[in-house]
Amino acid sequence: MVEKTKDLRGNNMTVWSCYFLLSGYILLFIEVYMKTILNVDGMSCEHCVKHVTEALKGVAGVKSAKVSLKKKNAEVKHDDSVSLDSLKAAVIEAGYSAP
Ligand SMILES: [Cu+2]
Repeated sequence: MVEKTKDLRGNNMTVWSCYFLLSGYILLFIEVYMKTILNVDGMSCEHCVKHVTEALKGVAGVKSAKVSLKKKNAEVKHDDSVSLDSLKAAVIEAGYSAP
């Protein structure tokens, strides 16, 4: 009985340490990546969306880009080396405007 109790405590400890480890990673993730939402004008179909998404993903330091035709904007996750101007420049270079 005593040994069983000890084992159970040992397992509980393991579960908690995994939880703390996981929450540490989540905090790290939030700290490392920034999110910028920029307006994108001139898109008319899903091809445009793909084009803008690829242009944004091509910027060094960009992790992901979610472009919306309806909202006329792009949600970009990136590290802190990426500036709003460099994102806008990529959109303009792709043939669209970033007001
Ligand atoms: Cu299009």
